[in-house]
Amino acid sequence: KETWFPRHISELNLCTHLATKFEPELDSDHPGFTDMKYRARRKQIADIAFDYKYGHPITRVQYTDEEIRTWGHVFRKLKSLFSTHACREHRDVFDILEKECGYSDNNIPQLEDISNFLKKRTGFMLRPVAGLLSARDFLASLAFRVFQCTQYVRHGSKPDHSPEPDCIHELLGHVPMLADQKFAQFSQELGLASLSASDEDIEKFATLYWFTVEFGLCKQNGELRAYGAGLLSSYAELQHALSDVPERRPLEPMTTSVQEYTDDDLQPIYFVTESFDDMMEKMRQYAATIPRSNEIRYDPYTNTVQRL
Ligand code: H2B
Ligand code: FE
Repeated sequence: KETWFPRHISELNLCTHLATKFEPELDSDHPGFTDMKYRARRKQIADIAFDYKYGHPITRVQYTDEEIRTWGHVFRKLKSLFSTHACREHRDVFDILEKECGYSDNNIPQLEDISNFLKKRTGFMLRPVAGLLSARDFLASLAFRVFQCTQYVRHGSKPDHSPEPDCIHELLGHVPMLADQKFAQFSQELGLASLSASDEDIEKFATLYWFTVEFGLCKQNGELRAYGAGLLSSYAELQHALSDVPERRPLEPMTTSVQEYTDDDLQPIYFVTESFDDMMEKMRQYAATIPRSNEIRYDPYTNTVQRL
């Protein structure tokens, strides 16, 4: 029997299974674990995600001065690296986000506004999510050009590192890339390939997601550049990834998809793609090797996944 998967974009209302990892309530290593005020704030913002239904506007958050300070600290540091470390697509969109979408060191952009910006750019939209999602649900949403996006800010005592995704990571790392047409297409195809996949294949797609969308490097004009959101939102890791410390290998989905990785330290290995076209081509070839009962395609007029 085939595993259930969403057929219409509204069914992503059912794809909200959180992974119980790195939560401030449950993990004693989390910097917010003993901070009751932080935990209450997290709950307040999580409720926006729990109440959210497809088609609703995303409720705005009035960020506190402390949250804005944390954002500003990360924003200024990273911005100083982008011209030498970020890929062209990220730099181009980041300029637009600063000019038109309120990206600045004293303002945390609202998810609703950024979702509307992405809709115009690539058709991607955001939906709020309360924390780390299961890989299956997270990847399924990409099939519909929906990015499940956290809205809370990391704990102020550890501005330079967050063990879980937060809106600083999403807004500085993911959003600029999702506004790029080729990258958006790549993300959606990865999502479509994951629908109805076995648990083992979901694990492999999640690993590919990790080494591309989160920690990917590419070559541009003979130089190495970062396009992965985990790099573009971490000052230390962005420098590390382009230094001569880590190992770098060519992206090769068959082997990259089974590469072990760590999610609590700098990566020892990164994968490099020649171009987004090349990455898309390789991913398509890889996805074609995963058996599936029916071919599917996405109908953008109705936002449905159809069997051929
Ligand atoms: N959940 C959330 N909220 N954000 C992510 O970036 C994320 C996720 N990444 N769940 C997923 C898992 C990724 O690591 C892969 C697909 O497992
Ligand atoms: Fe991420």
